[in-house]
Amino acid sequence: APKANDSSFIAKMKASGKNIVVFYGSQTGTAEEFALRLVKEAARYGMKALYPADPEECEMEELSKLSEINNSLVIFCMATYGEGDPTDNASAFYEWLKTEEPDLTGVNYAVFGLGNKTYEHFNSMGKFFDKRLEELGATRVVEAGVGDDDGNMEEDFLTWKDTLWPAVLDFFGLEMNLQEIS
Ligand code: FMN
Repeated sequence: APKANDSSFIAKMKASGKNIVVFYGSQTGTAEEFALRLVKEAARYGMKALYPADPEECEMEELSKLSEINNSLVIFCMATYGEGDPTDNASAFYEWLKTEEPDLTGVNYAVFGLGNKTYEHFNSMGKFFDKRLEELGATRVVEAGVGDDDGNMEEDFLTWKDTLWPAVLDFFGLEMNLQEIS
């Protein structure tokens, strides 16, 4: 059984010196894979990201505490299902964020939404999180990405990623100093 404090992502970030956390709302793994790639890539830019985090296994009420960590960022990779619904693993977090009013001042965020434009509620989860976080006082570091797997999801992700890292470095006043990885 997990330890009592296993769900505290803030404690884990502080203990391991991480400044980025990447959450995913995923049903068939695409958003989770993107989250993993972002975690790995953060290292290339000299930043440290906590492994991809499942909102269902984390105390999402801790989100506001990100402001306690210097140069911190939360990234959300969120897929949409059904009638514009969240994935199963993101539904409790979605309900909480929709109904509660946490003060997210000082929380810096970026959102990549995954969807398919043949559905009526195209990318509504990505759009919801991007809008709601701002409403609650959080700071958008880069324009939200809109992935469409009716077109080319991979290309949408790559295009967004190319805007993400320069925006993050610029936001934190860090130098673009790409680490070579073999
Ligand atoms: N995309 C949308 O934009 N809106 C939808 O309402 C929507 N409903 C879906 C329902 C089903 C049954 C499936 C299979 C896909 C749906 N999609 C919808 C597309 C998914 O969001 C997209 O395929 C996404 O990449 C899935 O991410 P995941 O692999 O992380 O679960």
